[in-house]
Amino acid sequence: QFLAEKKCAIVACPFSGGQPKAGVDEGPMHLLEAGLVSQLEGLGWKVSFDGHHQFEGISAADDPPIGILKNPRFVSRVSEFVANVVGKHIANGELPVTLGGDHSLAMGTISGTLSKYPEACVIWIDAHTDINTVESTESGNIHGMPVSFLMGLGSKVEEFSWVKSILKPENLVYIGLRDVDSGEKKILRDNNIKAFSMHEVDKYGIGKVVEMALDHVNPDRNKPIHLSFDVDALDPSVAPSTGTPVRGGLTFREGHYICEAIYETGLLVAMDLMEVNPSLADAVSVAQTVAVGCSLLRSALGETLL
Ligand code: 4U7
Ligand code: MN
Ligand code: MN
Ligand code: MN
Repeated sequence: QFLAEKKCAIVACPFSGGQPKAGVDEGPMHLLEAGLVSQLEGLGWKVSFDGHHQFEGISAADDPPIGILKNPRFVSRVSEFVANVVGKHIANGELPVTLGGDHSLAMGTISGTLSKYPEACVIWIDAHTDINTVESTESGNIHGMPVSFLMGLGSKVEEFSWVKSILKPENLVYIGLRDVDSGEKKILRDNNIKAFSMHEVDKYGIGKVVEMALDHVNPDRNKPIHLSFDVDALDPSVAPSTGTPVRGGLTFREGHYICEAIYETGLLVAMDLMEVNPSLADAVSVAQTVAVGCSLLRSALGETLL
């Protein structure tokens, strides 16, 4: 509906500045080396891949905390760059597939999507809500905060003034939650944000949950969808190589079902796959996590079981 042709663009973002663990910047390289481009081509997509973005140049070597926020300039400038790249691909008629890297990058990817489609809805698949504000964050890790910046919650930080903060609470829905900070729970309540935790997945089943999520953000099934998928939404037995694993997550099939159902809407305009960290866990677990990441992307881009 929004894409004239099956054209996608891989936006590879080797970035780890939004959190403290090294290695998440190697996620994109592993996903590509596993054959992602040819896998997507096999589904009939024209895939453009313009290389791994190099962020060292943007890196502020001298980047002291602003308040409690860690690496604020680095995170801000990389996300601003990614916002422009994603925005250009969308303007170019391509579906940007951003490979993280940590989830602070979604500040950029979603800004890019909203620059073209201000009314796009965001479906955020994660164990976490990533909606801490400058006031509520206890870690100061910005990968736990992108949603608050996108919505303009909390007090403003000059460094992030490029973020337009036009994401409306009614255009966001979460699935997979199970590790939400108490400050974040209050933010969800105060802003009336729809969220399906693992409790709801257990209670209703994933089919009903996805339907209810779409009914909330996209009742007439006519708005563009940005899918932001944090691999830690999956259970650690399915996706072990990630920085903040939480037990009790989505099964392999539940994760894939979400991607398949969103593809079926025909409304997907951008996707993120974030937080794959190939330096955490043993080689078998890394290969498993990378394979699951590729397979989620294939499902979101139309791979079917029959
Ligand atoms: B991820 C956390 F405190 N909420 O703010 C925080 F529990 O992108 C975790 O979803 C954030 O992996 C996790 O640091 C960010 C913490
Ligand atoms: Mn997470
Ligand atoms: Mn996340
Ligand atoms: Mn994580």
